[in-house]
Amino acid sequence: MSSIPASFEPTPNNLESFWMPFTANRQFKSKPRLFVSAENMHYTTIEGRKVLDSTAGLWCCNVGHGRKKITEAVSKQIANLDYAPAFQMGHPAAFQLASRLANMMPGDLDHVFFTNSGSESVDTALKIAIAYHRAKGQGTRQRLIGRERGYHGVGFGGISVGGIVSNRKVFGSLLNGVDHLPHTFNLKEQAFSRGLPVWGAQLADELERIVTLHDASNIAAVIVEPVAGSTGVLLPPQGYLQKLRQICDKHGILLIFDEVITGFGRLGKSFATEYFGVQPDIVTAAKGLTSGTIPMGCVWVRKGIYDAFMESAAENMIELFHGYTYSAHPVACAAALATLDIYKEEDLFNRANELAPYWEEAIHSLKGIKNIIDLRNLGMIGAIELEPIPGKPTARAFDAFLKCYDKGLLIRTTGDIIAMSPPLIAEKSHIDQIFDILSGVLKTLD
Ligand code: PXG
Ligand code: PLP
Repeated sequence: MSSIPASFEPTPNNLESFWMPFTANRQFKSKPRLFVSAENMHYTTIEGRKVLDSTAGLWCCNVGHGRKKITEAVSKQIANLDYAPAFQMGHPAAFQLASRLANMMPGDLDHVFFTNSGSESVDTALKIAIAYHRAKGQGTRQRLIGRERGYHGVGFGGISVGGIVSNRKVFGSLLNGVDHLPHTFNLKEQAFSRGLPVWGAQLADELERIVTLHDASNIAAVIVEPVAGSTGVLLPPQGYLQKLRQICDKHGILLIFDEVITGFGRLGKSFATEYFGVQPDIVTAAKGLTSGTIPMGCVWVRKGIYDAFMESAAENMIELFHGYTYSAHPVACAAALATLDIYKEEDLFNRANELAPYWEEAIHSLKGIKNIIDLRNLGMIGAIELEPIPGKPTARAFDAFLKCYDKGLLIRTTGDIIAMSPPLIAEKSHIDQIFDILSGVLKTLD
C-alpha cells in the first residue's frame, strides 16, 4: 500500500472536526478510509488503490460512477441556472422531470413532490397522508403504522414509523400515535430460501388486529419498505404485500411504499410496485433518482390525493404548506433527467433482471462457509447473515468489512449482516470478483 500523498495530511486535527454520520468516528479517525475518485464499478482510495463497489455507494449509484452524461448535464445546468426559488416560482426541468417520473409509475400515481433525500420523502409522505384525510373531512385519521425493523430515514417521522431500535431508543418520545406491524423475517422458516420466502404472508393479518384496536376511523396510513433494505434485506413473504393492500383498501387506509432502495431498477423492474404488481397510494424514492450524484428525493401520490388538496383550498391559495428550499433544485433535476436517460438508453432495469439469476447463484454459492446462518437475494440485492460472536454483536461482520476493504472490495454491513447491491452496470466478471474476495475473507473470519 502506498503512503498518503502530502497534498492530504490526515493529522488528527483535520479529521477531527467532521462528525461522521452512522460511523464509528474514533475507529475511523484512527485508521481512515478515504475515496478520492470513482469510475464505473470502482472507487480509488487516497493511496491510489482500486476498490470494487458491491454496494453502489449506499444503494444509490445504480448507473455506476463517473458517468459523463450526468456530469455534463449538471455542469451545463449549474452554469445556466444555478438556483430558482422553489416556492411560487418554477423552472422547466422540474416539470419535465415530474412528467417523466409520473410516466414511470402505474395507474394514477401521477403527481410528484420533490425533496432532497429519502428521509425528507418519508416525512413528506406521512404529512401528506394525514393532511389528505383531513382535506376529505376525515381529520380523525391521524395514526401511522410502520413495521418492526423498518428503515425510513432519520427524521422524527421516519424514526417513529421505523423499527430499528438503535435508531430510535435515545431520541425521546418520537411521534405520537404510531403502531408497528411485526417484521417478516423468521430464520427457522425462511433460512436459505431463494427469492421470496413462502412462509409469512399471514403476518399481514396483524394489520387487522391494529385496526380493530384503534378503529379504522383513526388510522391514516401504513408505510412499509417492499423489501426492507437497511435492516439487512428482509424479503416480503409471497402474497404479503398483496394482503396489506387488500386490508388497507377495506378500511380506507393509505398504503405507502418506501422505495428509496427498491426504486430505479434494483429489483430488475422499474419499481417494487411493478415487480410485485401492487399499487400503493403514495411512493417515496431518492438514491437511484440521481444515481446518488446530487441529493434528491421524490414522492408520488395518486391523482385522487392531489385533487383532494386542490379541491380543499380556495383558488389562489397554497394547498399544501410543505416544501424545501431545495425542492426540485435545477441542478438535481438535471442530474435526474440524465440518470433517467441512462436507465433507458442502456435498458438497465432489464439488464438487472437478466443478471439477477447469476447474482442469486453467486450469493448461494457461499452456503457451507462457517458462520453463515442465512443467504438471501432478490433482484440485484443480496444478504449474507453471519452468526454473531457471543457478547460481541456486529464485530464479525465489521471484521469482514475491514478485510474486504483491504482486499479491494467495498461491502456494507448492518449488524452481523452483509448487504450487497452492486451498480446495475455490473458485469458477470465483477460478480465473480466480488464473491472470490468475499468467500476468501469469510473463510478467514474467527
Ligand atoms: N427509506 C428507506 C427505505 C431507505 O433505505 C431512507 C428512507 C432515507 O434516505 P436518506 O436519503 O435520508 O438517507 C433510506 C436510506 C444502508 C443505508 O447501508 C441505507 C440507507 C441510507 C444509508 C445507508 O443500509 N437508506
Ligand atoms: N431553518 C431556517 C432558519 C430556515 O430559514 C429554513 C428555510 O428557510 C430551514 C431551516 C429549512 O431549510 P430547508 O428548506 O433547506 O429544509
